[in-house]
Amino acid sequence: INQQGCVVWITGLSGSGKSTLACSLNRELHSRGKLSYVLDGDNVRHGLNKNLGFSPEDRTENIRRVGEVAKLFADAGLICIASLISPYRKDRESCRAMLTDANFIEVFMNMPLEVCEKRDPKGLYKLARAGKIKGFTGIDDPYEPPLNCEIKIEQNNGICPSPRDMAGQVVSYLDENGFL
Ligand code: GGZ
Repeated sequence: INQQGCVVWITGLSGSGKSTLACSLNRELHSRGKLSYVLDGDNVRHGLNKNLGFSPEDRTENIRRVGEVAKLFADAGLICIASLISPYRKDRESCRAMLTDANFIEVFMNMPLEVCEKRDPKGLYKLARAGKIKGFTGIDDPYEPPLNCEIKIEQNNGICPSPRDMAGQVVSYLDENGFL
């Protein structure tokens, strides 16, 4: 095996396309013969983190644990793709600090709340607006955008990039920085 591990950390609002990018990127890396693995918030919360909810303390612990696991994968030489809302800047910075700085690649899904809310794949924004879910990110819980992310995914003239294009952006970065 000749692969330098790293963590691709995807942050953004619910419905911003994190899981879609994670899945598309994972597939693209596999097709290039690269070992990668996805840690998705929604997934990890069913197992490793099933004792955690969405209070600020629990979110911080969720991010910390996933950061530690991601670091283990990176140490093992894999490209670990972590996709979590990870709304608080200090928590993402702690994960960055666990790794060699160059090995933490922060990807910001810079999608307007209106777009995410319109997608509302699980109807959660609707519930949050109706007050049936309290402390929903973007509605009544904060999202702190990164100040210095490595990659930003955004709309182009009001059009969202396709999953392939989003993955392509990350693959280019990984390639240019010696991870492929
Ligand atoms: C935000 C919530 C909440 C609240 C449930 N706030 O779009 P989804 O449904 O599939 O992904 C969201 C997921 C967020 O889990 P994370 O582990 O990524 O969050 S964090 O990084 O903040 O710890 C959403 C669902 O859980 N969900 N309640 N109150 N998202």
